[in-house]
Amino acid sequence: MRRLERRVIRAGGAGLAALAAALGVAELVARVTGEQGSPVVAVGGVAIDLAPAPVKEFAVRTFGTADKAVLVGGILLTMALLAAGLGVLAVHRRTAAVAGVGALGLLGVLAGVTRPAWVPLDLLPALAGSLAGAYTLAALTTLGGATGAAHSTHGRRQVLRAGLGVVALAGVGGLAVRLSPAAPPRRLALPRPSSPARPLPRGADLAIPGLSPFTTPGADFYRVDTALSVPRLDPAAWRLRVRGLRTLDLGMDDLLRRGLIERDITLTCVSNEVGGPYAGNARWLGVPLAALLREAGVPAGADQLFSRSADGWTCSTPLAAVLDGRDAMLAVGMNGGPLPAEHGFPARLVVPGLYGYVSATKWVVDLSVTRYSTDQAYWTRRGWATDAPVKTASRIEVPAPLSTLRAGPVTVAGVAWAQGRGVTAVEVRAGQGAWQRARLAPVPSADTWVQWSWTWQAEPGTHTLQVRATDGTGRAQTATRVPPFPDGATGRHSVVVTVR
Ligand SMILES: Nc1nc2c(c(=O)[nH]1)N[C@H]1C(S)=C(S)[C@@H](COP(=O)(O)O)O[C@H]1N2
Ligand SMILES: [Mo]
Repeated sequence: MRRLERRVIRAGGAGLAALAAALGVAELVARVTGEQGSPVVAVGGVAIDLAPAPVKEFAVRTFGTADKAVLVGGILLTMALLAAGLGVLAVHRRTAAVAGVGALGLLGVLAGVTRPAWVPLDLLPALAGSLAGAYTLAALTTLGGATGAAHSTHGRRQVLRAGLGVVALAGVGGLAVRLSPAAPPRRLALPRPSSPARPLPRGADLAIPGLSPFTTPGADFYRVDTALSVPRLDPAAWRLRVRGLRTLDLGMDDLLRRGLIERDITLTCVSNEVGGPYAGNARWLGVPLAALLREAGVPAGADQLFSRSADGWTCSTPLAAVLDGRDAMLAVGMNGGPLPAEHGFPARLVVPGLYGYVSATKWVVDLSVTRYSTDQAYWTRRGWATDAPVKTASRIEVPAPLSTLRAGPVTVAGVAWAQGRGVTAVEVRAGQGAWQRARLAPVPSADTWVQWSWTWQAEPGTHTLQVRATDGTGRAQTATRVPPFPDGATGRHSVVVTVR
């Protein structure tokens, strides 16, 4: 019984070793051929693309920005179980097990081929990986198994061992490459804006502990995208095609020679729940989008700007919104530096007033002035609204939910946004009491969020604090709760606190 257990464990271990070799070698090759050829990245990409909207929403809601780590973890765990099973199978059915490894490799290849930005070189990592995996499994079962061992001569075993050494080295190298921290973004020297941002009005940041700073640092800025591996583009090689009546083919130099504008703009994600974290405010530097499109020529009847990223993600933006005079830009800078890799380096779209999935293409490489009837974008095809203006929202950040406070004056504070329309009032109330006007911090424009605060005379007991904002058109936030799908959540944010 013990012997059997030990053999099963060893056989499973051989399967896991084969998997590690396969993944390691694949990563090593992908290092050269391009990260999108990594089988784990490709399989994860397929999973992301196939996930129906409610699953995507669930993942974002449950795991937040860690949704990708959870997905990769799930894929690796599934692979590990399969690999261990194949290892055990290999004890008596070596050919079948090796064929199983090949089948898994084929899945990796197939996953790669379905990626939108696929190139034939992307086949190599999965192919090399499955060869390494199959070899490792066959060699380990030959060396360790009771069946194979009897037939192998001393010389053959040595060759097998040497081969395993090479594969192990390559595998470890590849895994080390994968796990090592990403290279810092390539340098990009940005000119000064010809139209600088208005200086922040004094007091725009209330500096209340626990309150989001007015300007969100890049490192704290929420990240939402379908990219399992962050595209790392070389600004010197990067090109942007702008297709209108003509096609412009622009490099970074061409863009930076144009007059740049700099603006404070708040970005929000349609997946944000009431009170959720997917909003951030930054100072963006970029090329005005309208001028770029007019230079390419706007065809008669065009109604959408269709944009594509280096990893194949697509986005449609209402052309009217881009051309109506708002600060729509092709952004190359964020908060005084280049864009962080996670936020679209070297260039992305920023269009104030629209949710990110219809306005904020990161790693953008292609802009086409087209029609909605010709091209449908990534999330539009998955049922999300074609056009999605940002809904007025407000959230309470201070005090934290479920905190215990001392009776007396308590600072209640948060942010509110209604990009394009601006926030004209924020009201707060405790329980079913009367709505009280909060103090609004000054803002540079209607395109940023606004900080608000209110002093509450807290009395002992358990209280629900509630907030609502009114936008520049005079409309107060509705109390009606709707989920993010298909065009953004509504409802009022509230927090429960205890006062002693
Ligand atoms: N290439 C690419 N760009 C993208 C996305 C994406 O999945 N891929 N997601 C969009 C969505 S849904 C949002 S909300 C914003 C988020 O931008 P951020 O990650 O810089 O905050 O990016 C947009 N741009
Ligand atoms: Mo989003």
